[in-house]
Amino acid sequence: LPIGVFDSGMGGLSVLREMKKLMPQEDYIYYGDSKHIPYGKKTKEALTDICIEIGDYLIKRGVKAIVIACNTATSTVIDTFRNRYTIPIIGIEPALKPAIEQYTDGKIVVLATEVTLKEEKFKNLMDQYTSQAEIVKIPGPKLVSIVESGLTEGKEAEEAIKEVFEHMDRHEISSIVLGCTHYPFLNTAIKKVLGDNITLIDGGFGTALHLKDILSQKGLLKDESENGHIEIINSSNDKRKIDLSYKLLLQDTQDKS
Ligand code: DGN
Repeated sequence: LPIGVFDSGMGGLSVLREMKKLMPQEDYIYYGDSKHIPYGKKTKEALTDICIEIGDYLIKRGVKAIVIACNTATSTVIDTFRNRYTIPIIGIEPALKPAIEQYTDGKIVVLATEVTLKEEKFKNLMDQYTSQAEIVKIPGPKLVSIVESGLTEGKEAEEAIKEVFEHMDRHEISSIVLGCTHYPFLNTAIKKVLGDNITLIDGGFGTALHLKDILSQKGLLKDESENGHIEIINSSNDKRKIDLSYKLLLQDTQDKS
């Protein structure tokens, strides 16, 4: 049985590529909801309705687990999903814990959508760590549209990144937590703007590892000798989204820190 993965658009592909690296034998159905992007600006009610529709669709397709590859949707609907469906539901949240573990001095920047930064779930996470480091929250909505249009490297991306960080001194930033699954596709551009030695941390690998653990505990992992298949669906009418999605999925992960 396949694993269902979804996001507000193509961002969740940064999580899928980690899953594919860790469990290449698995089959995946990736649902990119580019029609409803940005999730980061929706009300809780609207977002819940949209996500349930996707969840029900994936269940109909017979998935054995659902990965909510979107920080915004995770913070809003993960409890609803766990009540509604009996299969494992895995979410993603800003990787603040690894940032704290590596922390020495300066500021930790959490870059995410407004919804993620405002939700109870993130507040609780922040509360655990505020005494250990100076944490600065910055919303980066424009960066999401940059990735959606496939302009992950070059002038547009760099200008948008400069704008996000214009009120910060580069030298006081110790690390950046990429709390939106679209952002890891901008790693190269971020380093170009802020310098090569900036530490960028995202939760993609952690989520993939967590999924693997759960599937293995439940005896749901496919045999490693088998071949995996990936199906990409996108809710947008723009047919280029599918090609772009495969391109992003294959984008080299060398640029990861
Ligand atoms: N990729 C989504 C996230 O991780 O929060 C959000 C993108 C958006 O809808 N703005």
